[in-house]
Amino acid sequence: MEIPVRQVTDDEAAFFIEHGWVRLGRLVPPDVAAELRERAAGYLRERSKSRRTLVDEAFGQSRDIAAADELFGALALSPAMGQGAVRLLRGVRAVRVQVTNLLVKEAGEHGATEFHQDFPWMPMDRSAMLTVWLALADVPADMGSLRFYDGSHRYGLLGRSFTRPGDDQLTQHPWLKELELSPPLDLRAGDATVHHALTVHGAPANRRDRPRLSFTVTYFDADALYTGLPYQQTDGLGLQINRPFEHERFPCLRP
Ligand SMILES: O=C(O)CCC(=O)C(=O)O
Repeated sequence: MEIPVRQVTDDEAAFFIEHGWVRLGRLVPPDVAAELRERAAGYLRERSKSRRTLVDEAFGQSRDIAAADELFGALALSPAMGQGAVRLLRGVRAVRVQVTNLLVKEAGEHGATEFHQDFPWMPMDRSAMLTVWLALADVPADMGSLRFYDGSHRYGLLGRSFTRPGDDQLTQHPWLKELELSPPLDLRAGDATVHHALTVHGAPANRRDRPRLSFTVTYFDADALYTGLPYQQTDGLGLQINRPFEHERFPCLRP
């Protein structure tokens, strides 16, 4: 099964490298987004709502969706997605999939996504990592499309968020407000944003009356070595410290 994914342009790659995020309009055609959306709705109905972590208060998740569903699997493993990730992460030879996820932000049920970095949790020895966030239905800005602190990927590890109330990045690092905040983005189904794992990002609550639905896939440098840092996803997989993530859970995409 092949999913039509368009190539990342030179301008988009340059924008990402400078700003730490980029918008990719019409990454997949709207009819493909519609098919993905229909499948997503089913999986999200089945998701467990029992855990109430600080993340659960911001959005619901159905993790590893690409392993469960062939269409999401084909998208995450599509050569164009791999090529795009390699170009945006400048200097990497190939990427591996770290995780795929379906996200839902329900109006009324979920709050804002506090500003955070993704990388501080990760057991990789280098930070070349990004997430493609694909809108499965139209996501006008007031439904909770992501916002990014421009250039924040240049400031290294800023610490973990979602460990306790009040540990969002703006509270920990008020100087971040001196950086420009990306504009509110109105996304159409099939549009995506991409952010670096060091880019500080968040999203407002969903102010519309229908759920915000998106699919994410996170790619990282295929040459990254496992550090052994405790992490729920990797604990117990038998990964070797100081060796690459050679495991079926982290499929490798070479351009
Ligand atoms: O969708 C959201 O509100 C947050 C998603 C996010 O932080 C991520 O994909 O890294």
